Amino acid sequence: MLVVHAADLHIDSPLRGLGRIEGAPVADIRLATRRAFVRLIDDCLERSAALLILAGDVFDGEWRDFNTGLFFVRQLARLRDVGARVIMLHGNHDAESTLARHIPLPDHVHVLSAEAPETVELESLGLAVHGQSYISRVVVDNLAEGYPPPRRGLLNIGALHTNAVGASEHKNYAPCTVSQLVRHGYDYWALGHVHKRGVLHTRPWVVYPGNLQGRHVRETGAKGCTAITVEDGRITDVRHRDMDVLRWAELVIPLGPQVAAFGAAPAEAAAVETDAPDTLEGLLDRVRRRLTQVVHDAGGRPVIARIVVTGATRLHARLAANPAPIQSQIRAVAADLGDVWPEKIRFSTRPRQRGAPSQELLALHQALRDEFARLAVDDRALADHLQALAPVSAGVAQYMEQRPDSAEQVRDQLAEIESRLLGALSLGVDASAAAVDDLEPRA
Ligand SMILES: [Mn+2]
Repeated sequence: MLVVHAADLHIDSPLRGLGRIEGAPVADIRLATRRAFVRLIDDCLERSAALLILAGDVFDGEWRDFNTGLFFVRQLARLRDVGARVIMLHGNHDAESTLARHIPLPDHVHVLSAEAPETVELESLGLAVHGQSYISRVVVDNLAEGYPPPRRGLLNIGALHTNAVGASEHKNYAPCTVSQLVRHGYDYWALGHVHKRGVLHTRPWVVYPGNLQGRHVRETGAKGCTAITVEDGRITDVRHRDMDVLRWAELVIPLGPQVAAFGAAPAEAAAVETDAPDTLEGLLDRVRRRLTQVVHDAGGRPVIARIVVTGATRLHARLAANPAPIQSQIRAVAADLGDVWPEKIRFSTRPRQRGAPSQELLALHQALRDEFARLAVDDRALADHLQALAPVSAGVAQYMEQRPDSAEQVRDQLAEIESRLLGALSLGVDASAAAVDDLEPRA
């Protein structure tokens, strides 16, 4: 017997960052969340799933029109033909939508109550499914504490929309801990809310299937559902299955000698040459190799990729002064590879010094990076710090004007500030060298 667990479908969620993608099949891409759901239902039919559990965030908040709901009902109706049941609950995004909470659903579909935790016994399948919907967008109680005890003689599954891992990129709704869930006595916890797939515990199982379809460049890699095989009342196999119709990827491509990660001692930061030459040809070659790999990994799905070029490179001056022609060349590399579309191409490079980098500069660089990393968690402190640094570089003053409104913006701005400060600090050492040294690809 097969039970399928999915969550965070976010059907008709607007996929972000598509406007910039020249020539991409945007109309197809916009339907990706729907097409992934059709694929999920196809898969349930092909494999004769007995039960589909949807652990919240089926929808993405208030609908633009009723078509979103009609689409969902029509797809669920297909499962009736094979006698499959559906048990679902409302997550925080569903609770936002009045329409989503009141849509009439077919008889074989059960929505778990929002008033109190509820148990659905499916005697013929030997299953008891426990769970509770969100009554409103914000649920800060530990819902799992109120879940009923396991039913004897049945396989017990708990469906729960929760932040069980303290994930900072997701709101801390219905918080609980893995050890609490493990102690509860169920055989499988079908979780939703965290969009990254993960098996948090085995026997008993505590599983996030992740979202069904990535929706932006922070939701990279394979996405889908989790298939649970049950034999003689016991779980014998649990595995993720890819249902996405489109992949997102972020490729960070370092050029030149690599500076060690945050917090490393300056000595460790001493340059390590990367395997590609620090030239435009080297950059394009590396982009081609990385894109080829993600296209291969995507198994025929279109890929939308963000490309971030980093490192201390001889190309810095050129990339900073006139990025457009090189962005076009990178787009041409992608176009040559087929169904892969650069969403954004960003150059976060620094100037490269001739010869060995001075220990003093590296130490200063490291100190700045550590300081910025520390301050990036506190917007107010960051602003204060930038104020103090203003005399160092006119560029910094400009950034103080722009109040960042997302973690991504803060990171982008920090990368640029860092680049400008280092540029200013290394003037006289580097600038003239960078301007003439090895900028042109060989013919
Ligand atoms: Mn969600």
